[in-house]
This record gives sequence, structure tokens and C-alpha cells, in this order.
Amino acid sequence: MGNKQTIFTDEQLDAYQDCTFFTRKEILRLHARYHELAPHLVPMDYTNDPDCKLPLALIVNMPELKENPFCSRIVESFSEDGMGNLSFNEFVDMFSVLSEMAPRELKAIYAFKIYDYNVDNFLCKEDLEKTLNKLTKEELTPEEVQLVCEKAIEEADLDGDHKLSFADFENMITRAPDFLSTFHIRI
Ligand SMILES: [Ca+2]
Ligand SMILES: [Ca+2]
Repeated sequence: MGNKQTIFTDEQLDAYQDCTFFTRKEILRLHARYHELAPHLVPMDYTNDPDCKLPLALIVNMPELKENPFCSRIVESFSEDGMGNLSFNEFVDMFSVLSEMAPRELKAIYAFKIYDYNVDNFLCKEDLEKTLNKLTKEELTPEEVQLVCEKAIEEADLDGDHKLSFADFENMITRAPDFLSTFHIRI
């Protein structure tokens, strides 16, 4: 072992491996990334589950997230305190869901939550318009956005209530996988 510092116990690493899509090596790399965001705040030794959280502003500045139009909303949705502060566990959970290894259905659950701006468990036309504006970096005219959203709802709306339930949304992303593209981030 030499003077190599213990960061996690074997049990901790096993637990991370079981609960995420990452290997032990990747967990250690994530810890290094988390640590380098705020070396004075994040301890190297995590064997005692230190009570440490990093603010949203530091996390959304990571090169992997910076360009993502939904980065703040993604971080907030993994933040238990709802303010966007992330513990290391939450940080790992977030990148696990965003990883290439995470199944589409899991990504869809988070995407739905993030696109549901008015938090009513449905995607209405306004939710989709906001989403599309962000996805296309406002390159479409308002008329074009409206048209695309109307069409997307019309095609995916299985029960005809003019808004998308989660089941409708799953139906939509099989036709328009671009709606999940912002949820693939390799770290
Ligand atoms: Ca909604
Ligand atoms: Ca519907």
C-alpha cells in the first residue's frame, strides 16, 4: 500500500458499484473530480461519510455540463435539498443516470421531470416549447417551435388529452430520440 491514502472502504466501493453504472476505478475518478472542484472543502478520506456538499455554481461549471442547456435543472433534480447543492453520493447518482450505461427508460424518467416545467406530471405544449427552445438554442422561430410541439403532441398523445403523460412521452422518444440526447454525458 505504501503511503497511498484510503479514500473509500471496500464495502463503500462495493455499494457504489452495486447502486450505479460505474466501476470502482470510475468511482475513484469521480471522487478526484469532485475533490478538484473544491479541494479545501472536499476531504480525500471518505471512509466516514463526511457531510460535504458542493454548490450548484461549481458543478455546472464542469466542462461536461457547462454546454448542456439543462445543466442547472439536471443538477437541481439530483439535489436532495432542492437548492442544487450536491453531496458526493448525489454527484455520483447524477453522472450514473447520465452515463452511456444507463438504460433509456431511466434517462426518460429524469428527462420527463426536467421538461415538466410547471411540475404537474404532464408535458403540455408550453413545457415542450420551453424544452425545444433550449434544445435548439432558440434557432427556430416561435411559429416553427409551436408547429413542432403541436405535431409532437399530436403524434405521441395516446389518450387524446392534448398533453403528454409519462407513457405518452416514452412513446414520443422512440420517435424523436433527440429529446434524450442531452442526457448522455460521458465523464
Ligand atoms: Ca407540465
Ligand atoms: Ca395524453
